[in-house]
Amino acid sequence: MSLASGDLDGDGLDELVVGTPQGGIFSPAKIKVLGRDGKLLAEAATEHRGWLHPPSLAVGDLDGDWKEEIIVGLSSREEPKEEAQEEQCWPPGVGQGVVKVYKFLGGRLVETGLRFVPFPEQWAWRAPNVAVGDINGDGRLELITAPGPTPMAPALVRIFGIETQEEPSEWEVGPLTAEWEVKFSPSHGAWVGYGANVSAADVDCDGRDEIILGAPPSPRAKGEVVVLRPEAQQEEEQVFLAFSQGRGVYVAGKDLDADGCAEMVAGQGPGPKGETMVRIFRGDGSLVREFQAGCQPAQLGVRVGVGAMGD
Ligand SMILES: [Ca+2]
Ligand SMILES: [Ca+2]
Ligand SMILES: [Ca+2]
Ligand SMILES: [Ca+2]
Repeated sequence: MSLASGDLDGDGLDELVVGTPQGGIFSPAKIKVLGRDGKLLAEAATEHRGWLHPPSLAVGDLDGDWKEEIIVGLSSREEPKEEAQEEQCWPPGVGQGVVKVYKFLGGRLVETGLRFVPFPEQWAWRAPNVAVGDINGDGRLELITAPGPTPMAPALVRIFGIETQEEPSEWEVGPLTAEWEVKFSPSHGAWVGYGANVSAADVDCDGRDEIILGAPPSPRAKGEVVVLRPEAQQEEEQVFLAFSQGRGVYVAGKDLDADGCAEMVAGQGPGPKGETMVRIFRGDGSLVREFQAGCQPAQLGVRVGVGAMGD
């Protein structure tokens, strides 16, 4: 299950967005919107199939109407172009990772026109991880994406503009504005793979969001977090170890103490011991606090999200 929260209807309180893996092998995954009392407000079936990995979610106001949209990373049924298939043996019946945007309109989840494959030339058939942030400080959100946990996918981050001038049904992805390939250091072996977890927040209080990357759920990953500063004059990349054990780090960022600077929230990825540690870091990588999420071991790790659900 994946989670995100945001004010989808503009009433000042966050709704909860849940992405569920499919109910059975042949039924597609669903996106659900829940009120803060837990009541189901809307749901939509997606084309996503891949029952071990839920669709990935991000929430942000893309068109400036004070209502937040839902950005979803899905594994589709769309096959890659033949050139890409020839080079790398593509699993049969599996489609490419796509990104879509939904609006919560009149109590329903409505697809906008925005749907694209962010990594057409990579071997990336699982749901891409998605985030939104104002990377260049122009007041508009950019879409940030990295491949999902496909074994051969690199930790490649791409930033796209989003064209929202037309009606939502005409929205489309803008140009690729920047990309980086990050090298997570392997704990053993030379290849980490499995893409990267991604978030964005302004961790150094300069009015522009940084990109926060968590190590992917690879058996070879260390528990690293990488902060990218696309607009920085110097020191573009900062790396710190969120957890001593590897197996990936889920990341989120939000200003939790209202000092104008976002903190980073790191949840431990899936591990054999079912660790459920959550750690909160300042922008310089210093630890603010840590706690165990729940009392049950969680084989699939702790996906983290932050929001304002009201009282
Ligand atoms: Ca709301
Ligand atoms: Ca909006
Ligand atoms: Ca921007
Ligand atoms: Ca910043």
